[in-house]
Amino acid sequence: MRYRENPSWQSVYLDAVRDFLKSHGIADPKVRITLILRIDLEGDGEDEVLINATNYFSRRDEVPMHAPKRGSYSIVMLRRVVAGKVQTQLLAGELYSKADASNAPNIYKIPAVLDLNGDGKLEVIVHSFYYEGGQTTIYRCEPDKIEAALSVECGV
Ligand SMILES: [Ca+2]
Ligand SMILES: [Ca+2]
Repeated sequence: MRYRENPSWQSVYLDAVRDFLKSHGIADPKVRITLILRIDLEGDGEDEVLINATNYFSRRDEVPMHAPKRGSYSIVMLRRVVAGKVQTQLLAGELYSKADASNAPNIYKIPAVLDLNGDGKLEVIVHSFYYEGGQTTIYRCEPDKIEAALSVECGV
């Protein structure tokens, strides 16, 4: 594994998550970052940053069965330099600018970042799960886009 975890959650990442949530209709975000990975995804010598943030206003790692509260979210973001500018993109996730009584929310996590197809570029594996099942998706991060390469669902 070539990545290293950075335990000091720097304010720049908190700000990035806050700005993202604000721009998606959450006026007063309660930012809770669960993981930051600094990693060079394509091997060009420049680190990308994966940010995982989840807050369902429940105990850590607990998925509410239904009805996410207003302002809750679970997201995986990719922060990287594109054409000399820092960009923050949503890789996977969901967020609720208002309470949603009809929805069973998912928690998103990054279990691994691996070169699965041996092309020298790393794929990001994202696991999402709700109260009775889950899904694993593999994302390829190209310079100009992010695409889901493979997705596997599983019930519990
Ligand atoms: Ca890179
Ligand atoms: Ca690869």
